[in-house]
Amino acid sequence: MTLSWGNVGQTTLIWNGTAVTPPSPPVITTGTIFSVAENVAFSTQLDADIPVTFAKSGGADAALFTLTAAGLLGLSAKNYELPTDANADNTYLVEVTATSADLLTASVSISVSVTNVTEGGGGNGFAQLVLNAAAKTGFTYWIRLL
Ligand SMILES: [Ca+2]
Ligand SMILES: [Ca+2]
Repeated sequence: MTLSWGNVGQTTLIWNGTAVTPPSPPVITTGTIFSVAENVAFSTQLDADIPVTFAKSGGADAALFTLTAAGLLGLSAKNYELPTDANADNTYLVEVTATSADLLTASVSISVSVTNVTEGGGGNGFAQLVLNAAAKTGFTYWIRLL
């Protein structure tokens, strides 16, 4: 039995005189740039070209993300007006690493941008008055229309 590598620069593994294809590192096939509206939880399923196990491996906001070994990445709902990412720019960063059965790895940096939603009054300068029909009994409302 002989086991030998090819010449320097070759990647062919010779096993008992037969070329064997060495294992390839995984490739993460899902996107890395996401956005989500504020007040909405983010979730996405990561995937690779071969079976892998996912784990967080870095990123400024890694602690805020959840990630299962099967690649389900999550981020709880965020408030655009009160960002909690490391540099407070509403872009949350995490690095994930996929590890194959051959212990080969691939890493990607993922960003999730939280986008603003106009809240509280619609932004036309007038407060919205909502009358609750059940609660108004016994009261008289005077509304001056401008
Ligand atoms: Ca950020
Ligand atoms: Ca907002």
